[in-house]
Amino acid sequence: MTKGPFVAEVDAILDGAGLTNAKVREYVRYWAEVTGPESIEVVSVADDARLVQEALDAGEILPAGEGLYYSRSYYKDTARSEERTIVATSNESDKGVYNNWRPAAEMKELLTGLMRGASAGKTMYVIPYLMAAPGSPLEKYAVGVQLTDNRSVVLHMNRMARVSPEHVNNLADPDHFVRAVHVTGDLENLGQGTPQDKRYFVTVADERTILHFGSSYGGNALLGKIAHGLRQASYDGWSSGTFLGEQFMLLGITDRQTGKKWHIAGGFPSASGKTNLAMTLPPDALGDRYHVDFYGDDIAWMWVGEDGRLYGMNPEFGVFGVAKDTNEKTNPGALDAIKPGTRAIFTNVAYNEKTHETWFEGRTPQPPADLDGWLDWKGNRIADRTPEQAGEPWAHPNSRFTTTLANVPNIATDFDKPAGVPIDGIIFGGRTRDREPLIRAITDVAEGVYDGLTLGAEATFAADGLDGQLRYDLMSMRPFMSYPEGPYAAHWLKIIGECTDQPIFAHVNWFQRDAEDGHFLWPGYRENLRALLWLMQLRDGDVSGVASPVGILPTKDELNLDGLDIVPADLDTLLSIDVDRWKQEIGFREAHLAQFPGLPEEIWTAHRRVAAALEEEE
Ligand code: GTP
Ligand code: SPV
Ligand code: MN
Repeated sequence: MTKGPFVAEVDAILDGAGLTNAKVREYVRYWAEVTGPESIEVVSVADDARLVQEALDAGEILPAGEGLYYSRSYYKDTARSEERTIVATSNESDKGVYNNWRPAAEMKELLTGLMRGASAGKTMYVIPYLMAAPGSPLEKYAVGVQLTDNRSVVLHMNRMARVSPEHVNNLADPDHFVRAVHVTGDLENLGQGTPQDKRYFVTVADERTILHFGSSYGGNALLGKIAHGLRQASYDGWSSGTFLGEQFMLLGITDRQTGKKWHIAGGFPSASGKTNLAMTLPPDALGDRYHVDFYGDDIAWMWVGEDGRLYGMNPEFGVFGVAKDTNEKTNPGALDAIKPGTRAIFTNVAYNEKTHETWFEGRTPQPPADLDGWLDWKGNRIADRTPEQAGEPWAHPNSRFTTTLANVPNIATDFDKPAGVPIDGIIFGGRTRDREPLIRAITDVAEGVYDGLTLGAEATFAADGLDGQLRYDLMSMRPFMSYPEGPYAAHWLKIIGECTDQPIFAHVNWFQRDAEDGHFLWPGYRENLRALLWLMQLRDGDVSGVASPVGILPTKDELNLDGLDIVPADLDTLLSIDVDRWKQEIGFREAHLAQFPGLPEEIWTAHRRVAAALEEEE
């Protein structure tokens, strides 16, 4: 192979950056030869201000107020792409229902071909990162080095992960780091969404190598987050038999009156409220007594501590949050985290090229009245819209903000503690317009895991005549599964089973609607804390609830309703079970679970127990 002029200089560049790990150097050299960039640069978070200035000068980002930035992605590159996402290994038994398994050798050859020469004329940034607090018991699974040919991706990684060469230099095993290669590709000629689609987002899980080609947005491009933090981590957790890596938020609740502190982790499918919940302010009436601490909003790694409790931590260092509907009422904490001076980056929201303001749907009830200077997320002038275009959103529905954890006002003071925090409760929640009550608690581990495996979010199945059926999203991990569902369930049972002091499980639903006029029965957002408080009191034995076939429900007087304005009939519905709808659901669940070979017998037993209890109900 002919070596580009840069290759001779690679060693000097790595020396200059203090990157001493010989295995990392070998990896950088190898991929530099494949992708053929013009130059190479090693990144540390200390370089962020300079890189921001370079990106501003190059027009890759735009100023969006003091210490705030704006970026746009290519208009066909705005979200994760499940059908182009693949988990590859050398062992066909790793093939599951949702992981899109392919043979590792085939994928490596394909991706190497796509990436060959594809960074010509660009800089290849080397981003050494850590997806854990230094000193964490899971630190060895958290080390990675991303290569990217996109400066905006570097700026995002600087906010979302701990970035510095020091994280990869003195590894106990210098070869044990995730190799995460990102090549943007020619975004305008990738055939996104057509049969000729050239994008591939591959995690070669048994080689701890990530190869993403054809995007510069979100989890497709920031490889520490979804590809490493979820797909690779859940595979590592399973293959080592030691931890769980899940799409979970993680929060703490402190009762100032009693001094008690609880921690709750929970899985909600994408765009179902994890960020909102973890940033929750208590309702005004409870604000003097309770405080919510933010630990994480998208990923939790969980393991069994020496004291027999389940511990959890957020491997990320920032928030990549949904912009839509973020406002003073729904999430004041998020607004604080993206205020002037936070160095936050907005992507695909609307932008005013004269005033440098940003706007997105739900930020204010109405869009800005004066259209002067406003551009939609594609960069088109709002004032030039035709009458037919008038109703189109200004921002993309998946537009996001990126900000570091330190900017979140309720960030826990101990969020960086290497030991993590003990988890008292695990909750699952989807968007469910009927059937699911506000909260139902589950004390049996197999039944709790079963509940996670049958988590669903509303989909458009109604159109296909399957009214009431959900798009099942087991543990909210469907798009991130890296190994088969049967072993996944068994691994969950093993990890929680090893705890001598087990967390309580619960299913929550903030999205139940009135059958007639469709209004949300529960006010949601800050009020959600009331359900979590009840769950923690149940765990502590301070309330007992009422048994139902699908778990323990709060009674009206157990739920703290101080200062809450709610229609009594709505509350009745929120705290009751629609047995007929549940019986119908059992049939759907059976078909869902039957897809997964090797599902542990305990899960089927839990399913049959719930089904039998429903049959006995009047
Ligand atoms: P990802 O980052 O995609 O994984 O999503 P997420 O789970 O963090 O979702 P997020 O918190 O950003 O919530 C997305 C949407 O849910 C927003 O439109 C919120 O306004 C809405 N939402 C969150 N909590 C509630 C609630 O309690 N009630 C209602 N009705 N809507 C809510
Ligand atoms: C999600 O889609 O669930 C996200 C955003 O959290 S991304 O990182 O792009 O996957
Ligand atoms: Mn997510």
